[in-house]
Amino acid sequence: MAIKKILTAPDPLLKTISKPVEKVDDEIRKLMDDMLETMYDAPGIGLAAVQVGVPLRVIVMDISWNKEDGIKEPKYFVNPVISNKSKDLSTYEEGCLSVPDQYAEIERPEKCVINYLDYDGKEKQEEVEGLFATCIQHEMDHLEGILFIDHLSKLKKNLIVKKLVKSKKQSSKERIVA
Ligand code: GNR
Ligand code: NI
Repeated sequence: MAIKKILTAPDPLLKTISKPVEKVDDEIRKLMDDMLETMYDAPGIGLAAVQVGVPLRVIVMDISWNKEDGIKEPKYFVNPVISNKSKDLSTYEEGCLSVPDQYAEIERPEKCVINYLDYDGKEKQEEVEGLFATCIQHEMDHLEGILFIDHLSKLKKNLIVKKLVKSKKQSSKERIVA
């Protein structure tokens, strides 16, 4: 397994629409293993392949691993499709590994159904809610080239993007000095 570099906004690759996976083979499983290790290291609760520079419809998630029991519950989603979004909405303070140190409240459907292929390429269907539903919708946005800041007003979004550009410039200067 290997930890990969996570791309950050405004990297243009984050805006690409990811392509469906043709077959869940060992190469895809290796990608999922690397993504999971990268996600735990970051640390985060979800990661889409495009965030590590691979524009394929692959997501890894583990919303449980911060809990005291320390038991990890990794989940893998290939070619996920969302349906039956509830009319009821819920609001979470979202963050994103590709939008470092920035957080904002985002409203999304409280519940939804997802169809996907699992780690073994088996078809699965699940009804999800709460943080799980929020996170999978955040990850599925990545597959369409959408970031959580795209759900904010232009003003708020521009402010965040400016901050990101500034801190990227600053850290590249620090690398030259060091
Ligand atoms: O680690 C993450 N936390 C998070 C919190 C609230 C809503 C969504 C997320 S996903 C994020 C990791 C990430 O950027 N995934 O794409
Ligand atoms: Ni994200």
